[in-house]
Amino acid sequence: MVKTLSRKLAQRTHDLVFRTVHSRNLIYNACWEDPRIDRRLLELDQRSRVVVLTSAGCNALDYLLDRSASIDAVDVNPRQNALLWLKIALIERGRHDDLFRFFGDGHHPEHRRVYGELRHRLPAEARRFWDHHVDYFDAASRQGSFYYRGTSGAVAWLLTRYLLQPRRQLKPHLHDLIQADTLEEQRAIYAAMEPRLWRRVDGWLLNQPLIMSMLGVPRPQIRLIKDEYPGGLVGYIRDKFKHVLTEVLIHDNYFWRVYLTGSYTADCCPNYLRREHFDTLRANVHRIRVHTTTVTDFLRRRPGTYSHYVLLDHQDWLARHDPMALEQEWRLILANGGPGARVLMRSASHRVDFIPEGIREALTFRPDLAQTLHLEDRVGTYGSVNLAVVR
Ligand SMILES: C[S@+](CC[C@H](N)C(=O)[O-])C[C@H]1O[C@@H](n2cnc3c(N)ncnc32)[C@H](O)[C@@H]1O
Repeated sequence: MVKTLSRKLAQRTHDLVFRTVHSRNLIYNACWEDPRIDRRLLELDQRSRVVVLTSAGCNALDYLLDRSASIDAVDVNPRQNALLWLKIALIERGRHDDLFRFFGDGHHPEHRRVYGELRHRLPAEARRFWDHHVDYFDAASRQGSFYYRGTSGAVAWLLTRYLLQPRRQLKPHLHDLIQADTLEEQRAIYAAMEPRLWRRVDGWLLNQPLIMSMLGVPRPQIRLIKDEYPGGLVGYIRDKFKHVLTEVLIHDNYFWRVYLTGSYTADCCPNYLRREHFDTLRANVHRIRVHTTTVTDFLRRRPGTYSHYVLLDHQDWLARHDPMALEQEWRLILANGGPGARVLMRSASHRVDFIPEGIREALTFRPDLAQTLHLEDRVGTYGSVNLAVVR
């Protein structure tokens, strides 16, 4: 009885911490889902009408490279949309070097001046955020990079400082690792660093609700992993970390590089930052529309026939907390989808078992396509990538 009560109290506290963190902060400073996989699964073209959760906006911009007819980026957190707006404004302004300094280097020596020049391009909601936070791009700040800002960036900053303490002697290994050209080299380096990587206190750290909330991982997702994965949360993180560092080539793995080093390079960065894509992005960026609301509310207000839905992993969040909201969202996706519409979602679980009854029958899942590509995913921290096609 006492045990059950204290578990319930711990759960409530965790949910409260998560809600508080998410209602006040920018959480994600970079999308942590691999658009190279997405684009192969989505098969976008000039007729595509995409609905995607914004997160940090990197992937909405990536999908523009297929010249999709429209991209509706939707997020309940206005700070996430403010981030996408800033990227759009920098692209519209037409200076690739400034875009790359802000979002490639993670800082700009004249961030205030550039911001002053493009501020008028932003909607009021985005201005309200950046007027107070443009110093995220100040190289002279303690963090020195935008990629150590926002709550997930703050955790990345703390964890990298912690891992790179001189007594751990990990720094030279990590340096060699991000320079490695082959999987053989990566495996040898990883084997040398593994004993120094995981200590007892690390497990304790990773189990802290505040750390997980700041990383944007809600309790339902943690529960899913704890219930399903033999080694629990810490085992899951260790195994995923090992997989991505030893089985996926690191030299273009910009997802991990940015948190280890605080910046991207010209050769190891998201597509939206590559010089060769800049003109295409600039010519097509008007096709992105940004909405601060839930997916359900967006579909109610802007009904239409959308051909692609990229739901990231947010249905893990709804599945345990709010199954009714999950069902409503699916009903609207079907009503605004039409035969052949593709729905892409990731999950912490190895299988998606949360699709409501009456909805699953309207979908054909394509594990044949998704499972092979999942193994090449450069993020490597999800249990599964899932593609469903509306019948
Ligand atoms: C679920 S995704 C997780 C992050 C993602 N895996 C990534 O790496 O980019 C997070 C984004 O979805 C947003 N979000 C969660 N539920 C939502 C909903 N029902 N409608 C719109 N946005 C939602 C959050 O505000 C957050 O910015």
